[in-house]
Amino acid sequence: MENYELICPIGKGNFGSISKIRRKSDQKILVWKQLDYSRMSEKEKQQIVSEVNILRELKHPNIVRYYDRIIDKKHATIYIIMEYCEGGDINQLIKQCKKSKEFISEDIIWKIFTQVVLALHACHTKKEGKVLHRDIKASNVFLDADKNVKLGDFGLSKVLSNESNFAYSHVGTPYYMSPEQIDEVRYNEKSDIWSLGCFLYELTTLHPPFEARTQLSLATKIKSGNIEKINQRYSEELWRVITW
Ligand code: GGY
Repeated sequence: MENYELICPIGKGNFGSISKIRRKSDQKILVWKQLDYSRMSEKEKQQIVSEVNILRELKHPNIVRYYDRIIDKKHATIYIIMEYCEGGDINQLIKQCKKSKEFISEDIIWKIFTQVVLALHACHTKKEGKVLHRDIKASNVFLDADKNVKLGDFGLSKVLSNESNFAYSHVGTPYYMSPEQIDEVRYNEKSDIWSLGCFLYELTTLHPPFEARTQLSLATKIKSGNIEKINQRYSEELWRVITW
């Protein structure tokens, strides 16, 4: 920890906070995710170990780059050090567009989409075992200073061993949850692709494809698969990819 200098807090996650930091050796700007594990169950702690192990193996230009982790036993805190994404997350971008009543231009949508596809492809084709992200959503996609797209938050991700092709546990963002997750059946990489489609839809309409007040009516809508057509400013190709 003495190798880093705290610059300022950026935001809060489920268990801790994110801060901008400076690495003293070369002045490089990074961030750390600070997680207080004192009140976590064994299962939650195991999930963090798993997140760190997955992140350190994923070296891809479109995945938030992991640098290091520090365990401060005295304060029951773990720091996960990663690259700084100056542009923030895509959910913020969507909110800004909504507020100013602007659409995201189609070429930007394709740029974001293709880079998330590259990130997911890297996860899904990993030799040592496929990595399923399981929480693809606008707030987990970040932009660096050069507007490169970076997939982040592998807190819910899972590695499939080479023998098994499916994960059974049921997690994810309700809005982007796939029909097979609703039925609590096997989760595979196609469920990430479903979420990716929902994300692509949200980039065009600035709202999720399926919305409801209760989980049950959300589930019914998702299973119907019916979605409202996107604005005609966008191409047929974009619509075709969403409906795939
Ligand atoms: C919990 C946190 C997500 C959002 C939070 F940062 F707001 F708390 O997790 C991650 C954060 C990052 C990450 C975020 C950022 C941000 C930059 C800005 C822009 N303003 C400061 C102008 C807003 S957020 C920068 N670099 C980052 N690495 C990445 C991954 C995660 C994650 N959960 O894995």
